[in-house]
Amino acid sequence: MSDHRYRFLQLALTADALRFGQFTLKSGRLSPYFFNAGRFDSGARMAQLAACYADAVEATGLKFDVVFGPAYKGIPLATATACEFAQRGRDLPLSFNRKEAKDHGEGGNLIGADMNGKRVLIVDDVITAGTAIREALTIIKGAGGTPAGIVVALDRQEIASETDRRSAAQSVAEEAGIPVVAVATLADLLDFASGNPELVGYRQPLEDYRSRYGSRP
Ligand code: OMP
Repeated sequence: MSDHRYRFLQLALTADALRFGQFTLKSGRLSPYFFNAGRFDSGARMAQLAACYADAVEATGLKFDVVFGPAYKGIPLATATACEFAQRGRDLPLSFNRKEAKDHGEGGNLIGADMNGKRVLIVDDVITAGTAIREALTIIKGAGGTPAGIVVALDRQEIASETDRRSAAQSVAEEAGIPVVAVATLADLLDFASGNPELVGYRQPLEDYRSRYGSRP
């Protein structure tokens, strides 16, 4: 497992961002695990997470001009990742949206750098059925930007629907013609759980869940 994957999973466990039990997802699925990016709730944790995102993106060689964070959880993630790129010598424009349109002051739904005519990298927390990512793609296109790639901390590698055995990440990538990069995937989590005595007991429920909702490899 590459270094950033391992660092991310270890960090997520330490921060309690990765939990095991019974969780109802946005899709209505009942999951034996949940990733809560809101637990990266200190400057140091966020900085370490951002380094994992930046490593994952740099490993792909993806070209982009702007970093975009979809409201709400994508906003601090994209901001921290842009700060990390700046630390590495690449100061990139940063943009994000608000969910409620503002009808006074500067107005509108978009904040930060102009995306018009730019190649945009979306930074978000997790992809399950792909709904949140598809919304972000629509926002970017509406602002005249060109989506260049998506990076999430965790790709749960789940089917988007019963009729399409591709993962949501695969179908979004194919439809939009851009890469969906994950710092780590469910497969990485299963590997990680095998080597961690505290997590070994969670492997079977994770495997069962993958048999029910997992995409084809
Ligand atoms: P999709 O829109 O179905 O891809 O689900 C992604 C969203 O679900 C995330 O942006 C979160 O709001 C939420 N989520 C998590 O935060 N962590 C998980 O482990 C799973 C989900 C989820 O509900 O699927």
